[in-house]
Amino acid sequence: MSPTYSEESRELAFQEAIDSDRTVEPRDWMPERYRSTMIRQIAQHAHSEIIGMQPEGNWITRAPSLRRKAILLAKVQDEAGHGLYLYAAAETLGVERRELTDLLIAGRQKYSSIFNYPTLTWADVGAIGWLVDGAAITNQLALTKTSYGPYARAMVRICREESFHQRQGFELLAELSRGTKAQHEMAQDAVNRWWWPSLMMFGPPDTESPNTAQSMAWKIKRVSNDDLRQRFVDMTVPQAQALRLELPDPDLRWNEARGHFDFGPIDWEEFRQVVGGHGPCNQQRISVRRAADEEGAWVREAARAWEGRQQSRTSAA
Ligand code: BYC
Repeated sequence: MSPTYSEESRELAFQEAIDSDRTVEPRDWMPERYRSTMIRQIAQHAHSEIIGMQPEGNWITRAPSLRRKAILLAKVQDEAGHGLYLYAAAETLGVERRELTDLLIAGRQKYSSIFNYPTLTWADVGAIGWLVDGAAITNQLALTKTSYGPYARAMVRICREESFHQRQGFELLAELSRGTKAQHEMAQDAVNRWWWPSLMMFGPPDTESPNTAQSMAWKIKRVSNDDLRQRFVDMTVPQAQALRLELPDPDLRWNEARGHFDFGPIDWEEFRQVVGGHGPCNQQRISVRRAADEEGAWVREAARAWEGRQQSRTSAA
């Protein structure tokens, strides 16, 4: 159905507000497509934080020292917190966390491709912190300026916490890289496996990204997928040199004319497979999430019963 005259003028006024950098707040009028795009992105982001607890969480019991265990516990707990801020931001758009969790478990909403890869060794915890959190911060720093107020504000806090996460990953890998030959090899192997999937986190190339043009016009996205990917590569290459680890790309070299590092072709077929549910760990991630939801049902029920009792006490008083 084409928009009515008043809808059209409202859309124009909305776009003008966006163009003059006003943030959109929950009670403001917004086009239905803006609302659904925002819900899609925030939900995907929230699910990524919660599913992202699994690959690292698997190493909590096997951390090599008490110090490392405490750091990893705190990091995984932070991810749970990020998921909660994000589900709360989505709720301001009129969608319940329960609904979003059901869509995730039913495979009808996405989460980041990166969390469908396994964590095979302890060095993977370092590679996730350094590369995956590094990629996440690059993307999320741009999102602190996104047009939807509650999402932008959640990003500010999340970015502060993510930068600790990135540094702990760097520090962990630095220690392994400077350690024994076997430790250095383990760090290198983890970087070899996480590098390309980290570049895929930024999404398909701009020319093949169906959502970028509209999301840029609404200032949901401030920087395109390819530009963010380039920013991440430029930031990470000198860090790899400092770590004395190689990035597994023979085409990676400084391009004086562009003022950026060139890098080799990304295997987009692998990305499509992983996003389409055929990555190494997709089934495991969803079945663990489903089991956690089922096993936690009694806690939610007890909380609701307690809340109901408190309410009836208050109204009786
Ligand atoms: N994985 O038109 P496009 C973290 C989908 S977690 C899966 O470019 P858009 C952390 C995309 O959804 C960090 N799917 O889309 C946690 C779209 O599908 P639909 C998570 C992907 O939305 C624990 C289709 O492909 N960060 O920090 O304009 C431990 C076409 O793409 C991916 C966020 O979620 C992908 N990588 O741009 C450590 C950031 N890429 O829905 C760390 C927020 C694309 O049309 N999200 N797709 O069927 C965004 O910034 C944007 O949504 C994206 C994609 C840049 C990811």
